[in-house]
Amino acid sequence: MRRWRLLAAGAATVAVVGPIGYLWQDSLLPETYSAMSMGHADGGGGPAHGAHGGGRPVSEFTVAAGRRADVSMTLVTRLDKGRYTVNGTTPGPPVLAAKGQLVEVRLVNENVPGGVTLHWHGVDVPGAMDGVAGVTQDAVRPGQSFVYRFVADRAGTYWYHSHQISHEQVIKGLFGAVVIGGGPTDVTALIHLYSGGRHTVNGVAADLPVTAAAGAKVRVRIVNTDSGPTYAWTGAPYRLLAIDGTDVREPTLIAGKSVQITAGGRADLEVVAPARIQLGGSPAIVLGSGAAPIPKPPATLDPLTYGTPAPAPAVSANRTFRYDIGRRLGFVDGRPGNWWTVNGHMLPDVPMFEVSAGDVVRMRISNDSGEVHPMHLHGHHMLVLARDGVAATGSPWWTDSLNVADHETYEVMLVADNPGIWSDHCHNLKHAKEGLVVHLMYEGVATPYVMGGVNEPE
Ligand SMILES: [Cu+2]
Repeated sequence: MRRWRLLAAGAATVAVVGPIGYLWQDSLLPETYSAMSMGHADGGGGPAHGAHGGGRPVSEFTVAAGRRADVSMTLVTRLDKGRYTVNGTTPGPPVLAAKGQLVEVRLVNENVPGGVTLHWHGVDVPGAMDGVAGVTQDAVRPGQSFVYRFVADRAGTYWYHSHQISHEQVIKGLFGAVVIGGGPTDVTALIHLYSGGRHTVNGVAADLPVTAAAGAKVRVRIVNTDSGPTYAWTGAPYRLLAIDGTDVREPTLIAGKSVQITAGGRADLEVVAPARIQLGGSPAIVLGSGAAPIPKPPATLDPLTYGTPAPAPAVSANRTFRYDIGRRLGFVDGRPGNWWTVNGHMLPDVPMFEVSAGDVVRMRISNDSGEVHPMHLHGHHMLVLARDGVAATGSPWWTDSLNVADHETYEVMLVADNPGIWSDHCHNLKHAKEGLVVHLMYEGVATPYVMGGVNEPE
C-alpha cells in the first residue's frame, strides 16, 4: 500500500514537473545566438527565403566610403557614479545637419564597462549604421571607437541613444537629439525621467525658458525619450507640424486638445509666443513672457483625422504580416514569468519577418496584452492605414514609433527599401528587455554578429 502511494506520488510529480521542466529547458537561450537563427521564418504570404542561410554581411551596407563628411563630431561616452554621459553631459550634444548633408559621428567609449552603441532613432540609416549591438555591430568596449556615417536625407526631429543594455543606459542618460534641417529659432526639448523620479526637459528639472518676441511663431521639437506616452498642450491654439520627423500636410489649428507623444516618438509644434507649453508631468517650455498653466484638456488630437490627405499611393502589398502582442505565463531563458508574446509565441520563438528589397508590406499590429506598447521599427517609416477598422482620413501619417494601446489594432504599410536586419520592438525598454522584439530581415543579408556574450541590445 505504502509503495503504491509512493509510486502514485512520484507519477504525479513527473506529470507536473515533467512538462514544466521541458518548457523551462526549451526556453533557455544559448550563451550566444544570431538574430538569423531566432524564431520562425514568416514570409507574410510572399516567398520565404530562409534568412537562416547566408548572405551579404549587414556590415557592408554603408554610405560610399569616398564621400566626404559635411558634419563631423566625436561623441565620448562615460559612466560616472551611475550616470551615463555623452561628452560630459546628459542629454549629450545635439547632432545638427542640413538636409542632404553627410553626417559622420565617431563614438568613443571612454569607460562604460558593458560597452555602448549609438542607434539613430527615426533616421533611416544604412543597415551597417543602425547601432544595434549583436545585430548590426559589436558593442563598443571601453577604449574602443566606432564611426557612424549616414546621409541626413529627411528633414525632421530624431534622436540618438545607446542600443546596448538600453533599458539601463538610455534611462540613465545615454542619449541626445538629432535635428535635420532645423531653423535658428527652433526649440528642441528632450523629455526624460531619470532614475530617482527626476522629470526633466533637456536634463534640467525646471521650466525651460526660451527667448521669443511676442507674436513670433516658434517650432518646438519635442522628443519623448521615456518608456511611456506623454502629452503636450498650450492654452492658446497651436499646430502639429510634424510627427516622428515627417511633416503633416496642411496642419490646422488645434484648440482644447493635447498631442500624445509616445515613447521614442517626436512631435513638432508651432506655437505663437508668449506661451507655456506643458509636457505632462514634466517641466514646461516657457516662450517669451509665458502664460498661466492650464490643466490638461480631456481630449487628445487624433492624427488619423488631422491635416489634409494626399492621393493614395498606387501600390498594393505583396506581403502581409501580423504582429499580435499578448501575454501569458511561461518561461523565457529559464525564468518563470508573465511574458509578452508575439503571435502567441515567446522569445526566442518569435516570428522573423522576411522581405525582399522592393516589397510593399502591410502589417497588422494588435495588442491584447493589458498594457500600452510604443512599437518602434528601425530603418523604415510606417504609413498608418487604419486603426480598429477605421481608415485614416487625415494627412498621411508616417510614424516610426506608434502608440498601440491595449485592445487597439493598427494597419500600417511600409516599403522595403533599406536592406538590412532591422529590429521591430517595443520602446518601453523594460518590455524590450523582457522579449518584445522581432526582426525584419531582407533576403540576401546576413549578420556576422551575435547576441549574448558582450552584446546585449536591450
Ligand atoms: Cu511594450
